[in-house]
Amino acid sequence: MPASLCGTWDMVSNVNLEGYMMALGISACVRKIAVKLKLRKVIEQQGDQYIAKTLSIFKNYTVCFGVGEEFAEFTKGLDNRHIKALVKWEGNKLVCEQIGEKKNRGWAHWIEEDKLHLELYCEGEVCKQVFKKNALA
Ligand code: VL7
Repeated sequence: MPASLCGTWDMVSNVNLEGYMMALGISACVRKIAVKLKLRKVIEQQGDQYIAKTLSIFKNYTVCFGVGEEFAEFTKGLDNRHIKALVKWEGNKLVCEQIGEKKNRGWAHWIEEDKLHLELYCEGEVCKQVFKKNALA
């Protein structure tokens, strides 16, 4: 059983969000704001059902999914695309494949040294984010 992803996590590093947003076709003015954000990730779990919230002073984004169940995702407020998504455990990584207009799109979450790691993929670009647990939030 992999370490729990649940909790409130605050961003400590963010590498190549710019490249990831470029691959998604995000406008230059939104990218300029987005790269400066300190994101918070709140992950809740009930059985195999997850809620992942990405919070910031600019925008919030929430996705709900069941592990192993394909679902329709609308990336509202991000790139505003309708995609099909499927989340699975691959070893200790919670991996999401996002099928749609953009190729090789998805993300992976895992725990390493008490930190929450996230890689966001799109068309060959990889954004790497690390979050530390906020026990007070
Ligand atoms: C979603 C940034 C960049 C558009 C607004 C700035 C960002 C934050 O997909 C994500 O997380 C997964 C895994 O935890 C669960 O949904 C990351 C945010 C990353 C996306 C695109 C810039 C617009 C505001 C909500």
